[in-house]
Amino acid sequence: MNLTYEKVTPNSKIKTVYNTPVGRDVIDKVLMQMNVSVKWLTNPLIGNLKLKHLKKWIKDPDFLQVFCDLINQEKDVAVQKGGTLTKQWWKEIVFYQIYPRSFKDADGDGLGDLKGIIGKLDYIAEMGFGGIWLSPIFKSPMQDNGYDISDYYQINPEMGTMQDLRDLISGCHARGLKIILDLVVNHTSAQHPWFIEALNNPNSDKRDYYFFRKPDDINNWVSFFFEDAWQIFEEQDIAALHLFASEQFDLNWDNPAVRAEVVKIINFYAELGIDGYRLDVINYISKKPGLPDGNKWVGDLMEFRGIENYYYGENLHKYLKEIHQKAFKPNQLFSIGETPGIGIQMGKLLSADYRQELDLIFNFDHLEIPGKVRYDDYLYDLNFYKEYIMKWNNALSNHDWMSLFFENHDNPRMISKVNPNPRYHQVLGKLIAMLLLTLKGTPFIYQGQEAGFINQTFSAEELRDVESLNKLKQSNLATVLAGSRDHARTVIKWTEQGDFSEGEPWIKGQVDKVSSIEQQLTDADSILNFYKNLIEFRNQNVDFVYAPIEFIYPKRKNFFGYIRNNYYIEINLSSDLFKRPNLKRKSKLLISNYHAATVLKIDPKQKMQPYEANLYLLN
Ligand code: ISL
Repeated sequence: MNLTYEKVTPNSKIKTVYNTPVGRDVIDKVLMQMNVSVKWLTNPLIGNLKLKHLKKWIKDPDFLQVFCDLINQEKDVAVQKGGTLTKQWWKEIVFYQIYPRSFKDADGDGLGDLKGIIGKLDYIAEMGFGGIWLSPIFKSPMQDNGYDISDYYQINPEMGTMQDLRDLISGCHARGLKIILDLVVNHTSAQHPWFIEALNNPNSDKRDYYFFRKPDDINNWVSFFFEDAWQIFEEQDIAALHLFASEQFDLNWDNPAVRAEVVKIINFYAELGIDGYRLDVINYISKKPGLPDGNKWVGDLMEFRGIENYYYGENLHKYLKEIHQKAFKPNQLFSIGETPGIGIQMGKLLSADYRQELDLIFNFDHLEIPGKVRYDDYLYDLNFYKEYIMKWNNALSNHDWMSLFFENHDNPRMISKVNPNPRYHQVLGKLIAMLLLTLKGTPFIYQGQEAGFINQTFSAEELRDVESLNKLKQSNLATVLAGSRDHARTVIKWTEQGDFSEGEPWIKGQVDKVSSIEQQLTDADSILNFYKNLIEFRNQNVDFVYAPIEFIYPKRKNFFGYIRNNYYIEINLSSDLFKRPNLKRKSKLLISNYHAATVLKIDPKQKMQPYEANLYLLN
């Protein structure tokens, strides 16, 4: 099913390189980061240039070789068109992501827990969600809120017990909800017994579970949390690699014993009855042998030095296939990989159905507009999301499927990113719902998003996230607040009094002016009920889920229109009035963020209001 292609060298033409999967994704990413249009490449003058001619602009002597090696390492090309679309439960449901620490506290210690979640399962099911993804709940010193695991087989005491997890799983299944857990196996906490043993006993077999080097033999990589990627242990005269927090050490997947441990973990919770996993930073598991220095030019451009040596490593496919065969497939588990930096073509190679690696990926290219990073303070232009969606839909075959999301526990709230003006809060919150629930793919809604939660303000003392606190050491509070992950981690405002916990919450709650979930449940016009209606619409129209998508007036700026089966969606992506394109087909308005559904027809001559979003039935 796969094609292979010619090896690229510095003598290859740019257009040839652009036709390889990794070449295409890397060039797209670099151009996006530099805020240069891809159209630049369709200019024959540029396309016919040889790679080596880039030396004029990219003055780094090693870059070309690094680039060619990365491209040549991928031997396969993904199927581009056609194929048979298979139906799967995970394509049909709407997922709800829960960040347990901030969701609901049942025992009054100010920290969310499993019993708290169990108490809210009725709410989740009544909203129409079909499954939940839980961020980590395992034993952890919580330096990175559970993404630093110290025992994979124990529930973090602050979250509850193994029996609570069993009750949660059966509580989900009793309501027809699927449940997936977070599998964090790129790294463990420094407090994991494997690491403690590895650090203190050079002869232990655990030594090869991690990456250790002599302190004078470390490379130049930096961590994602703005530190050096190596922690030096003076007493033991050794350094250990951590791509994330200083106490989160990377596991060495080249060691078969590590992969066997991972299979054991996956199987353990499969036996408990879970339906799948979200796999944390799973594309980072295969590091380049010898851990060479990161290229400086790539490092400066991407902000993280070293990344080309592990974000799409040479054994990535092999390791994913192995855990698929040994654990995911036999247990019929769903898998969605968190894959930062992965573009469309690489994403297809990781998740196409015939590849037997992952079922889906989270791609992040749409979260920031070209040239911006998360800590930049700017307004997100929804036209960029439209371009992104069109590009993905054009590139996907029937073997591929995409995830749809704007929010998770690592990103600020989307309403605040697009337009924080309170005037647009309601309509924008609903527009976001319209996009995620009517485009083609599986929607993931993050807790609080269904109620239109927005960014909070934090003083330096109020910040909790390790990444934000590290960032604060090198920049000012305003910069940190532009991108802080804490915006997503504010505790859920269940009632107007809060009602997250009887104790003092570990972090601030949602801003006063956004109404609580309880309040919104009683208001037919709330963002929350808009989500509920749209989810119900989606749940009752499974053929809508699988229907092809046809874009209408794709070149019209500020307008996003598409037809799926006999439904038409029209959206004004801006806060300006917009001259409504006339579809010239009879239609009936079903769901709108401006008009009551009793207004069955909208005058085609009427201008679209700021952020207006409508769903029509075509006859
Ligand atoms: O937030 C990010 C992009 O929006 C990244 O910097 C993020 O750290 C990266 O996507 C990895 O995230 C995952 O692994 C981290 C953990 O801190 C995050 O919460 C998790 O989602 C390390 O386990």
